[in-house]
Amino acid sequence: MPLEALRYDVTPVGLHYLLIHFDIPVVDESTWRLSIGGQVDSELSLTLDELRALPAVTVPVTLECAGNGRAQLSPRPVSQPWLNDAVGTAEWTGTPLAPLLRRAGVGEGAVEVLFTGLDRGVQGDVEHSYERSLPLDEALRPEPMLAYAVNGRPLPPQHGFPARLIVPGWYGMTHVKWLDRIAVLTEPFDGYQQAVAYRVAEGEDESGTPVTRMLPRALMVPPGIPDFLTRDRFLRPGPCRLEGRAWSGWGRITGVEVSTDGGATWSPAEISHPSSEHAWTRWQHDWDAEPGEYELCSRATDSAGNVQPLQASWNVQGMANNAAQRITVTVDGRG
Ligand SMILES: Nc1nc2c(c(=O)[nH]1)N[C@H]1C(S)=C(S)[C@@H](COP(=O)(O)O)O[C@H]1N2
Ligand SMILES: [Mo]
Repeated sequence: MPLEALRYDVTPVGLHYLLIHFDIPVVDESTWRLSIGGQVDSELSLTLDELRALPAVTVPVTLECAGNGRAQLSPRPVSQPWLNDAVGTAEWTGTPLAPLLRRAGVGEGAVEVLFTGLDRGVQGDVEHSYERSLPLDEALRPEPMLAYAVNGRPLPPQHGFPARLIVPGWYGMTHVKWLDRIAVLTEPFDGYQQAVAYRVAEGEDESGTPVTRMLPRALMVPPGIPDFLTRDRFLRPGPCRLEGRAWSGWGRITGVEVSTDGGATWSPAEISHPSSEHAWTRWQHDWDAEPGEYELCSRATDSAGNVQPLQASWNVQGMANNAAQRITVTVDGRG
């Protein structure tokens, strides 16, 4: 997502980031069925019309890739080279997952729920369908939903047509697109995208800890105008409104601070009420820009007490790097 799109409360679909491990499947909605099986009393099989006929909710949800910030790590982990732009907020419409699991009847000994996509490929030399699980208690929370529309329209192919999982608060990898089947499991899932990918480990030989909810992050709309090649920015002297968005999967945003000197000193920004518990919060701070060079930073704090660090902590896959954003600007006559 181009960072100037932080200005929109709801990200227009064409500006929302995308992360697609394999190929985008083409799905015929007239033959598509979603099965809910595994350790259940009676397996369900739903058509798209049946899914759409169930009680519907529409929720603005901020989605962020767990690899956001990766390209700022050194040495740089090999994967999507995201700077800070793998985020977006959309209004997802769908039906809550928990009532469907209850209708199927979660059986004895169930521990997790597995979500399998229709896309298939090879990663780390392992051929597999994209699939990820959720602990049973997380799957039975009221928030997770099976979404079939985004910003008021059917899902476009790239966002998971005909239906995807949305788990507000969790990093993007959890929100399985192009759903094929859901299975209640009696053993923890150990497939590639769960046991190998999406882990925070300091060394190649460690299995590390799983990536789950989004750590707090504030991002600023880059002020002024950019240089085409270097992306350095120029600003006219005078009053300048610094603005952006902040979010966390661990609670509400309780504060955003802004620095114009690379993080040496901080001022509190004004924060607004988010449009939902699961959507980003708008913030702003008025700055009187005098001629010179500045390193602008912003950092967020959430209600669980998490604060964004100034320095990144490195891990093998470059996951969950929520170090504060830094933007260098030159205040001169341009802008
Ligand atoms: N089936 C399937 N679901 C998937 C993926 C995928 O490759 N295949 N990518 C995941 C990752 S890593 C992210 S960050 C989000 C991105 O969702 P978006 O492309 O709709 O923004 O989808 C998740 N769901
Ligand atoms: Mo991701």
